[in-house]
Amino acid sequence: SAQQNPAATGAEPGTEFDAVLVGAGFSGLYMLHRLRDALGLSVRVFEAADDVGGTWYWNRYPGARCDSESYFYSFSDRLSEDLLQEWNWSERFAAQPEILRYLQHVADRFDLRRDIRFGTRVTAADYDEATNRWVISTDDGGWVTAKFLITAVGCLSAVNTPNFEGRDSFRGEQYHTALWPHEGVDFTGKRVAVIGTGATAVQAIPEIAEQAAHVYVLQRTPNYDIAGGNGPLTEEYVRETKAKYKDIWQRTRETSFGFPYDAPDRAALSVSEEERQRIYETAWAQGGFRIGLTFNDLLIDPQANETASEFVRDQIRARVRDPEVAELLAPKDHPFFTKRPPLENGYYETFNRDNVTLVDVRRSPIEEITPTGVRTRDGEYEVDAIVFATGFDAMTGTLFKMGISGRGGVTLQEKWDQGPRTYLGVATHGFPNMFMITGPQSPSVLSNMPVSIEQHADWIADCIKYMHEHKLDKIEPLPEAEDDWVEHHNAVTQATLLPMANSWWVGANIPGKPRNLYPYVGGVGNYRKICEEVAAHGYDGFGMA
Ligand code: FAD
Ligand code: N01
Repeated sequence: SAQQNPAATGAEPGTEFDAVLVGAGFSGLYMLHRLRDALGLSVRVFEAADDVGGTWYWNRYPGARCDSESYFYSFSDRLSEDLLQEWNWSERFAAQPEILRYLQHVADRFDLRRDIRFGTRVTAADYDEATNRWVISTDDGGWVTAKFLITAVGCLSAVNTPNFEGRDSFRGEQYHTALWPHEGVDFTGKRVAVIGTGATAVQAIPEIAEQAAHVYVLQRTPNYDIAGGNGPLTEEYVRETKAKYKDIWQRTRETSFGFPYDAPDRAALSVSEEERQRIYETAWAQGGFRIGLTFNDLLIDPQANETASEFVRDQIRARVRDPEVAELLAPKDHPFFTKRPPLENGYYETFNRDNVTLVDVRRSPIEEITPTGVRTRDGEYEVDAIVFATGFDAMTGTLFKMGISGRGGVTLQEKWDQGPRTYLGVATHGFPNMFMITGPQSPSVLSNMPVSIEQHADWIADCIKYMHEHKLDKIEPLPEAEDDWVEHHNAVTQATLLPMANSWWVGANIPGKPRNLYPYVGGVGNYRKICEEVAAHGYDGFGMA
């Protein structure tokens, strides 16, 4: 109730906080706990949704689940060793309702809700140089001030719905997977068009196909979908995991992608073809992202990569009955893992069903949405419902929408009009006392995200503590340090194959978005060392006053 929750009361114009956080997903919850309970700061969190959860609040489409394994898609021992021991995940890859329940449990257990203002969107955040304070305005007409502005807004939270001509004229139902109705959708007896074949679509399509009269899958670019291998967890697995939980978390912090898997030390072409095939098959059978960690040159050497690409194509050919459909589903336009490979559980078999049709909208693009369906260059598909599984304006979309302006009224969008410029992906020159959790040019989406989220939040909390101890009020990256980080980021990117694919990782899914690699590919472990070194040298590269 409003009485128990001071954050839920009135518009409170002008109240001052030590820190304002935006977002109450994994990032906002953990950051709030660190700042309030460890440092004793006054904190206000604003969250547009009516509850905690972020990604797991919004993405309620059928089949939504994580593809980091449940037992390390959670908070680590940094939050609570007791919680780690007490919480039991039911499946290897937990479904959305279970992850949401987990985050709700965290909010209740650590009494976080009392500082979160739900149903309230931040519409502007302006830095006032005279007072060295951020002025944060919300869509209920309220405003507050804070010394620190910390964005916990998520990398995948600005929904992308392509602006197809005639979209408003459609007389059936339209859904975006990331804005799914809470009460669910019943597709029984309906003809459905699903636009998109990314990680979301690959989870949703098999479930929709079970219900619907007919599903048209409108594919522009096929993906290399990896065997998910979801299923219940054995007691033995749970016991063993919990017994060595501390070590598992420590490993996640040291590896390149935040997973506790062994890093490969061999090159793909250094072994015989038979040996390579055996290694791929073993990793494939294990399920999940292990196939990406079979050889150390898959993201660097095109020839090495081609061996993995062809392995995945063969898996597709073996499972899809119609050879023409199989070829259409097998990617040839980009190397394996240069776009985020979805995990699949029965996706390919779905195309063996009579009520599923694969439509190639690369060859014959979508021209318009009509009152009764979707028209491509070659024909019209009459449907009762359209599902947009068209993803997000990732990494920068949500930050820009928040209306952030720094020193001199320069907006973040203006400053980044050629692409992000940050120092360590956590701060940017011209925006003093602003920190971004999993900002662009940090490992973020190229990692098991809870690991990267905790690392950023811990680093930010330590930095604020340091400032307090040294009686400092202001921190901001130096322009040279920022230039060096951007240069380093670009150099690391260019050493990989990632720029070769038109993925959301490089902004290619949004017309007009500057083409850069948005996340940092230098590795979670290496990145952590760099950040620790910066802190150990009195926040080297930052100006403080
Ligand atoms: P989010 O969970 O996105 O939360 C941000 C919150 O900020 C949202 O609730 C939003 O409403 C709020 N917000 C944004 N702007 C404003 C504003 N202006 N005012 C007020 N509130 C605002 N990552 C993995 O590592 N493993 C996985 O298996 C995995 N699965 C995923 C599955 C799906 C379907 C999606 C979409 C993403 C997945 N991710 C996964 C990435 C996932 O986003 C992160 O793991 C994690 O949930 C991000 O947490 P967050 O708190 O940083 O951001
Ligand atoms: O979005 P996407 P997503 N005309 O951008 C197509 C995380 N995630 O929601 O590839 C026609 O990947 C687009 O086609 P193309 C994960 O990090 C995780 O699926 O651009 N088609 C593509 O097929 C993931 O990467 C999990 O040619 C258009 C699709 O829409 C990220 O979220 C689950 C189009 C969008 O795919 C985003 O995934 C789900 C157009 N105009 C999500 N515009 C798990 O962990 C776009 N498309 C399990």
